Amino acid sequence: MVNRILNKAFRNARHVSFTKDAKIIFFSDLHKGDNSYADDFKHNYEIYKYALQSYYDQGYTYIELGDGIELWENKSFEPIFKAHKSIFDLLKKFQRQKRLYLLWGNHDMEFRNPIKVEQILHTFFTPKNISDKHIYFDLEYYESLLLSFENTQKTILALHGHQADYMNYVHWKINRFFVRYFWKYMQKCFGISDPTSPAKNYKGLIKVERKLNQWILNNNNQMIICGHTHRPRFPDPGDIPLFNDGSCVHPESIIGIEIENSKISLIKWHHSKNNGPKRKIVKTVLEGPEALNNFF
Ligand SMILES: [Mn+2]
Repeated sequence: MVNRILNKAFRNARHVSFTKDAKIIFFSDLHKGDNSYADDFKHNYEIYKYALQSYYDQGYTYIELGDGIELWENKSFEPIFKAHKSIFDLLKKFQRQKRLYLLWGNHDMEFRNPIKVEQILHTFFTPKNISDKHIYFDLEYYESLLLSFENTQKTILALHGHQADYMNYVHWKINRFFVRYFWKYMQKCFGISDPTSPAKNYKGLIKVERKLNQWILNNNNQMIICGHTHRPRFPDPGDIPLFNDGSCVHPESIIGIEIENSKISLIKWHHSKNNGPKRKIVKTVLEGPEALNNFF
C-alpha cells in the first residue's frame, strides 16, 4: 500500500527544472499555529523570519516540504494568518517572483483539495480593489515535485514523507480528531503528547524511514528530500540517498537543506551564544556541502 502511494506521488510529481547555479532552500514542519500555548512554532518565529528574508534577498527558491501550518490543532486558518501575517507577506513576495513551491503534509492535508486552497485565497488574499491586484497571492499546493538540474542525469523527488506513513496518509482524519480533541488537552494538562506522531515516536519514525529507504532501492536509487519525522538526515555519498530537512520546531533552532551550485548542505539557524545587544541570528552548516552528483 505504502509503495503504491509513493509510486503515485512520484508519477504525478510536478516537474521543475533548475539551472546548475540555482539556489534552493528547503524547510518543512513549521506547524505554524495561532501563537497560543499550543503553537510549537512561536519560539522560532524570529529566527525563521530572519532566515527566510535573507534567502529571499539572496535569490533563493523556497520549497516548503509540508506541515507549514498546523490545521489539526487549529480548526480554521484565520488565527494562523493573523499570528503570522508577515510570513505570509514574505511568501507572497517569493511567489510573485516564481520562487515558491508549497507542498502539503499530514497536518495541512486539507490543501490537497484545490477548493479549500481557493477558499482561503478568496477569504484572506483577495485584493479589495483592482488597483491592489498586484497583492494577489497565486497560492498553489503540490503533493510532490520532481527536481532536475542542468547537466545532471538524475532527479530529486521532494515530498513531505507521510506517504510512507499509512496512518498519517490514509487515516489522517482519525489522527486529526485525536490531536484536536484529546492530545492537545493531554499535552496541556499532563504533558503527554500524541503517540501517533512519528516525530514523537521513535519506532514510528524508524518505520517511516525504512519504508522510504526500501522504495528508493526499488526505484533505481531515486534521491528523496522529505520532512515529516523532524529528524534531520544527511547520508554519506554511496549510502541510500534519503535526505530529511528536520523541522522548524526544534527547541532553539530551525533546520533546513540548501542546494547551491549543484551542492547540497544541511544547515541550522539559531541565536549566537553571546547574550545582550551583540546576540545575533546566525547560520551554522551541519553537513556538506556535498556535490549532488555524488548521490545520483
Ligand atoms: Mn508531518
